[in-house]
Amino acid sequence: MWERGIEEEKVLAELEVASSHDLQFSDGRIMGSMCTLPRPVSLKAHMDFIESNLGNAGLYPGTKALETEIIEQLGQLMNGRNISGHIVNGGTESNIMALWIARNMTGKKEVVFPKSAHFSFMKACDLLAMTPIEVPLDENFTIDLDKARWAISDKTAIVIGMAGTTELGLIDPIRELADFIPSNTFFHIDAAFGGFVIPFLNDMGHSLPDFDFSIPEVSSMTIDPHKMGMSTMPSGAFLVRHPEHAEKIATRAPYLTLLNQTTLSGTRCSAAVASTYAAMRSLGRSGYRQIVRDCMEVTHHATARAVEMGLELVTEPVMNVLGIYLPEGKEPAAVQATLKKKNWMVSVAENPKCLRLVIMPHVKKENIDSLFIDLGDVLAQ
Ligand code: 0PR
Repeated sequence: MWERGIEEEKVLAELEVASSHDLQFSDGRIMGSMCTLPRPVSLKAHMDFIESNLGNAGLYPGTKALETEIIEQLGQLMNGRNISGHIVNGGTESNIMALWIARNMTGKKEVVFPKSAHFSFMKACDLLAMTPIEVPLDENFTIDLDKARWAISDKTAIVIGMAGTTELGLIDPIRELADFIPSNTFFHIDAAFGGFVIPFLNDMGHSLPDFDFSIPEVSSMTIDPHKMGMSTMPSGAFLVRHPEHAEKIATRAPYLTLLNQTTLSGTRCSAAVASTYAAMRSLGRSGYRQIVRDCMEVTHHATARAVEMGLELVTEPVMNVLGIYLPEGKEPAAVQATLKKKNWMVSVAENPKCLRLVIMPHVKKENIDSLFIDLGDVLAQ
C-alpha cells in the first residue's frame, strides 16, 4: 500500500491512462458483450444514489420503494401477479439464488439444465455442492425434451429453462418442459438476456414461445437490467413467484435495520435500483420496443452481409444474437483473434462452433459493414 497519497489531479491522470487502454461501447467495435451504454438518465440516477445500500434497507426507504416498484413492473412484464424479488448484481447472482432456494426447499441436490445454459449454473452447483445434470440440445440448439424427461427424477431439486441462450439467443420449449416438472420441484427460467427482448418482439407481432410466469410451473426468473434493460452495471433482477420460497434463504441479520436478508449479497450496489428505475420509467414499454426494433434491424443487416459473403447462419436469429458458421478449415477462435488485432471484439460459440455476434444498441449498421469488410479479408487469407 502506498505510504503517501498524491494529488487528485495526478490520480485522475493515472486513471485516464488506464481507461485509454479500454475499448468503449461508443466505438461500435464491441460485438461480443451483452452489456451496452446505459441511458444518460440511468447514469445520472446511478451517481445520485451512490450512497444507498439496500443491504441495510431501513436506512433507505426511498430506494426500497423504487426497488419494490421495479420488481412489480418486471413481474408484470413477465406476466406474473404480486411477484417478489430483488435487484441484485446480475444474472450470476440471480441464478445462484434460485439454486440456493431450490436446495433448501427440496433438500435435493440435482440441477437439470440444457447444455446451452450459462456457466453461472456450474458456479452455483460448485458453491452449493449440488450436482449438475446437463441435458443435450436437439437439432434446434434448444433443450432436447426427450432427454430432459429422462434427466428429471425424484432427485431433481431444480430444472432450468433458457429464454435467450447466451450463445445464440434461443428460447427453450418451456411450456413443454413444464409438463415434466414434478409438483415439488423448483423451475427457474434464465431470461437474463431475453427478458428485456422477448416481450417487445411479441408486441411487434412475433409469436415467440411462452417463457415466463404465464406458465404456472415457473417458480422464479432471472432478468438483467444491465443487459438489454439499458441500466448501468451491475444490475440484475431475481423474481420469485411465492414470497415464502425466498424465505428459504433468509438469514438473520440481528444488528441491521431489517431482521432477515434474503439476498446473497449483503451490501448491494443500490445505485443500480435508481438506474434501472430511470431506464424503465423513461423508456416505458414503447421505448424498449424501439430499442429492440433497432437492434433487430441491425441484426438482419448483419445476416444479409453474412449471406452475401456466402456464409451460413447457425439459425435465423430470434433475437439480437447471431451465430455464423465459418468455411471449412477456418477456426472461429483463430478468426476471432485476427479480428481482435484489427480492434474488433467478436465472440465465438461452442455449441455449435461458430462466430458469434451480439448486436447491442451501441452497434450500428456502419459498424457491421466495416466488420464484414475486415472479416472478408481475414477469411480470404
Ligand atoms: N444468464 C445468461 C443467459 C447470460 O447470458 C449471462 C451472462 C448470465 C446469466 C450471467 O450474467 P452476469 O454476467 O450478469 O452475472 N452473459 C454474458 C456472458 O457471460 C455476459 C457478458 C457481459 C459477457 C458482458 C461479456 C461482456 O462483455 O457471456
